[in-house]
Amino acid sequence: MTDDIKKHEGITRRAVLTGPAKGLAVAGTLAAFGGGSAALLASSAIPASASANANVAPGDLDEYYGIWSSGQAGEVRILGIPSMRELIRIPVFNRDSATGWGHTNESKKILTENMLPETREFMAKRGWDSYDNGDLHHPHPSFTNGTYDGRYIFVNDKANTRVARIRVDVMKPDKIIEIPNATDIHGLRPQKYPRTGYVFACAEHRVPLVNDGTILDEPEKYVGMFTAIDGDSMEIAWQVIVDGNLDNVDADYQGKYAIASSYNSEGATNLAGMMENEMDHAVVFDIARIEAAIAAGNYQTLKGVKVVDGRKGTDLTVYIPIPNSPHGVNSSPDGNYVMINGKLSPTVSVIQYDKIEAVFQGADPRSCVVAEPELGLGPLHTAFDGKGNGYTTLFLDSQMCKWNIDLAIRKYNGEDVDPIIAKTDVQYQPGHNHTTMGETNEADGKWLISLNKFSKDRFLNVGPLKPECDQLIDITGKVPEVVHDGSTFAEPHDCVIVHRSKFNPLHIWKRDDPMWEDARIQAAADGVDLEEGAEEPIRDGNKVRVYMTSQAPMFSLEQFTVKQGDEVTVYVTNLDDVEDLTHGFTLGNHGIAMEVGPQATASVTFTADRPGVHWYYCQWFCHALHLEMRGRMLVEPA
Ligand code: K7E
Ligand code: CUA
Repeated sequence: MTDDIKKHEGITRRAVLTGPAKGLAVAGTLAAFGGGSAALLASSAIPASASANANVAPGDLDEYYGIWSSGQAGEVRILGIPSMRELIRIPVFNRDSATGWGHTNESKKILTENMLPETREFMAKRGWDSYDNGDLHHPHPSFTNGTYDGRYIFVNDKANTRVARIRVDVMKPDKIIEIPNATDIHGLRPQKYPRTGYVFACAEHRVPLVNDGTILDEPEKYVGMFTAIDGDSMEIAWQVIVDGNLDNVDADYQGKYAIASSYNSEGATNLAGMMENEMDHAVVFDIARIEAAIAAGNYQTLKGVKVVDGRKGTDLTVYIPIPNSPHGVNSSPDGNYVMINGKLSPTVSVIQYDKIEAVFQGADPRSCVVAEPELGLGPLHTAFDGKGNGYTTLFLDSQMCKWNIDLAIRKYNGEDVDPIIAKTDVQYQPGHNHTTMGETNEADGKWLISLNKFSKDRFLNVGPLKPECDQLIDITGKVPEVVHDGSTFAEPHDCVIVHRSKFNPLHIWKRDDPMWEDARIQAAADGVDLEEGAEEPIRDGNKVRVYMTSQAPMFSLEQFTVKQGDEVTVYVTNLDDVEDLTHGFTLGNHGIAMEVGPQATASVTFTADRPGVHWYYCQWFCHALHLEMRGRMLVEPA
């Protein structure tokens, strides 16, 4: 395996790190494909001064929840930090065989109820319920007064233009909405102050404003779109038409602005065209000015949404010139600055929030830029330790650059100082990074995660498709130190790290949970108590409803009989109220499986079109007699 890599790339970074003499000899080779070899050797030679303990003994609990996205896998994963143990997965835009997400009536309702009419039509023509893929990049919890409040986690779907909300109390989604007048939601951040409030979402791709085929190959008529969602109702509050392609976004700590990176100021549709201009932009959205424009009636209504014009030259936005195709947008925890990461430029542009109002009043747009340190190749995202330092991922250099914000400002003002404190090698090609509580005003500077896009030689070879490599970095000392490699499946773009005191999930479900409101209503109409079940199926034409309960190790119904062609709904209520006593309901050869957590009700609807005997069984291990927890569905031939 190592030989393979050597053959393909000449030399690995691991070889350099494990053999100093050999490393020096090959430094030149390395520079040819990685860059920054001198700094690399220097930083790896410095002994670790940090001493935070990443070891979490069996039975001990982690100090932090890590909320991981999963990119094209479409789910969210919760990790324990610093152990890096994966604790649970939360299916959102994907389908899940263990929990029945996408199959149960409860999850289907969440996946479909806020679909746009044209998407519903598209699904109906294909006999689909909803999309079964998603591209989930950015998970961000809700805020109150600049820190996490433990209510929700908001996430985007770039693939199918959606935003979802996950309830922290049960760690399941409760709303999934499709964003109209926009294409491919990528950047997503909640309002930090006074609370969430708005959830800001960027459309990555430009399309005609009414994308119905009237305008096709006329890119000059395409627009970008910025969306503010009401995080409480999950309705669209307003949208803003913009120039260029929006990428990432962040909110300030004052409740005044949202700011998004914007590339392709050229308005091109291909790579060469998009990279032509030296400068692109950071677009600042003034929330109060936008709300006032809407209150004054200065908007158009498109697909039921109030849309204002925020293109260059309007008074709702300012466009701050930023070198070449900026990417990540990160506000510092002191609330003073926002970093725009250069991507194709080796710089990070530091914008001072309280200099933005002057730009709205006509000052030079660049006057709010107070530093622009050159950090290395491919800066994508910046994280913070709450002690005045930034940590920027250098994608091309495969490094994490620790730098001091004040020194960067002083250097920009002409002083002869170097803002770079250390460069730490990461393996390999980092995208996002994140520090403990780092996107809140309670950043504590303990741990940093580097989410690396490639793992190459870091793990046992598992074939051509490799895991990614999420590295845990101790940042308590002067020089950040990699202390753990964590393998992950496709593709955690982003994560946030939340102190465990901020989240307080339930241990078992509450019986009055809104998740199965429809089941409650139907049971009441049928005169059935969900906690008792019904001894016989309830027939209503060819619709048949089967109510059963589960209590380890039995279902209340050992069998039930339906007719071929019946549309059957099975409701299972788990009467067990013991922590971790989850049951399941899998119906053989019908593609049906669902999780039924302690005190929960879950339901699934299917057509019984296979005459004969079909066993259902519990697929979540619940008892010594778990294997015996089963029953029969008898389907009489038509
Ligand atoms: Cu940088 Cu989608 Cu947040 Cu990936 S984005 S890295
Ligand atoms: Cu109930 Cu396994």
